[in-house]
Amino acid sequence: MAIRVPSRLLFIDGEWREPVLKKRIPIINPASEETIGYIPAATAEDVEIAVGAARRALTRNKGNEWASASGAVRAKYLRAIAAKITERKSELAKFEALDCGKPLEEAAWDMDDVAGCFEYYADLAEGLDAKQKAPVSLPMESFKSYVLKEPIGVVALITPWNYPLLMATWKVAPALAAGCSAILKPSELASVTCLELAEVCREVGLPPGVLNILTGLGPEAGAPLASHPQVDKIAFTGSSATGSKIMTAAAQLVKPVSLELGGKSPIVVFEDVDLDKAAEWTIFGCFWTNGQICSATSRLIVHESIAAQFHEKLVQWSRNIKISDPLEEGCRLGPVVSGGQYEKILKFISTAKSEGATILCGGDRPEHLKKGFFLEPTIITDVTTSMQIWREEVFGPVLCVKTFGSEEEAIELANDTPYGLGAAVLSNDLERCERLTKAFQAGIVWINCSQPCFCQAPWGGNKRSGFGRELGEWGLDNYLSVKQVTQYISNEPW
Ligand code: TXE
Repeated sequence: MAIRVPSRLLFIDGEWREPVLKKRIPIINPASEETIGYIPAATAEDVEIAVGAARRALTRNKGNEWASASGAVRAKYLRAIAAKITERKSELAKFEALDCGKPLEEAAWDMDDVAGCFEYYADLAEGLDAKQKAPVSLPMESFKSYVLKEPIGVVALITPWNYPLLMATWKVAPALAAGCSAILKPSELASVTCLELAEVCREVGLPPGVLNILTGLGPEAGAPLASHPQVDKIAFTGSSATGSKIMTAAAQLVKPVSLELGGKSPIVVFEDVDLDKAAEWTIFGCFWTNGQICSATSRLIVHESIAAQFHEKLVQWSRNIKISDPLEEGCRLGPVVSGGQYEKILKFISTAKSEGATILCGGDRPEHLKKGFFLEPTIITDVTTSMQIWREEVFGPVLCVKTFGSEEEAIELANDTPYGLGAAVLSNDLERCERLTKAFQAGIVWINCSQPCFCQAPWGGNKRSGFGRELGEWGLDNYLSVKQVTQYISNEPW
């Protein structure tokens, strides 16, 4: 019998509710291709109810704990959520692995990050109280001025499937810390742990309507949410194509939006590196979470003098990656999230071949796995800058490689992309790393590493990778509105 995950309902106004049209979507385990449960499919009718609940949660009246709560009170809820997540860590990690194909060990690290992120924003929520009424110095003594930081209102949070609960947390934790109420719409491809977050919120007694969770399809649930006039802000992580639709919807109502979109991030490897360490970071930077990371450094730009040796190391590393069911011990690479994504990645590989690129290793289903959306780590050489594999985001375990001769050439290749999320440089010459850091057109730069991420540091991109920054204090500012208050304090008539 197939393993099952909990099938829950929509979470609206602090309660589980059947979707108005009673539709549901199967949950497919990408390792077995079996249906392991169902998620409810919300539509515009449910969006209407959830937005109403979120609005009520912000209305200041007697007994409404959220609208009148201080940062310190909100922090207590965030800490309680963090504690419950930690308590349920193994179970949640297992659901995540079954739902999106992430190796169990990685999923467990994600759960630590989720709890850590709620804790971090609990600290910032407490700090917010002391920062209220920050004075502004004015050139006239007859006036005084200060600033209030207020919750922006009802926020719509639309998230993807690669880090289902963690990406939701990057938005939910700061939104709640700021005092907003929220409607979270996770990806239809991986919603299980987000619905468990709803259960956690219910258990810790989060006031009704503060966090509502609507699962469902993008056009049916996400689109009506993004265009709802009672939503004050939209925060989105996903593809550039959907980001553009969301921005269009927001523009109609002149609504703020923050977008964390795709990427095609470079990793530049100079000739003075330790080849083993560099190979490890390159492999990690591209194949971690199966390459399904918006910031994956999926374009390797390596100095021509070490290219042949480096390719060999990479192939060795790739062959040592254990590809298996995500629940199996030692698994490093699970299946990609869905049949659709699998087909899309295979198409990228076949187009690269037909355009004249060479598949150095991988490119196919591993022989020992007959079922599931599994793909070998794939390295592609003989790539030109006009090829699709160099230009477009694959979102799978596929690394494409080009060589360079001079530093200028490396920079030019690194920036030769419409995206601008991450960029990495590996070299023992730190002055050179500084020069590249300044030259990279990216929101995040890694020196002698790739992908580490801390909830204290800003995260986000430039160019077609979107705008706005999540995490750190920048993440909190996303959900705060700044109110200028100026008072006439002179006894003289104006
Ligand atoms: O993304 P979508 P998909 C990239 C990656 C991947 C591609 C497609 O290249 O191959 O996107 O993945 C919701 N109005 N990334 O189709 O459509 C949707 O339901 C409102 C990069 O899964 O962007 C989901 O909740 N919402 C990425 C969310 O948007 C809509 C992570 C993301 O889905 C909507 C994932 C609409 N019209 C994929 N249509 C990253 N930056 O990390 C869809 N959605």
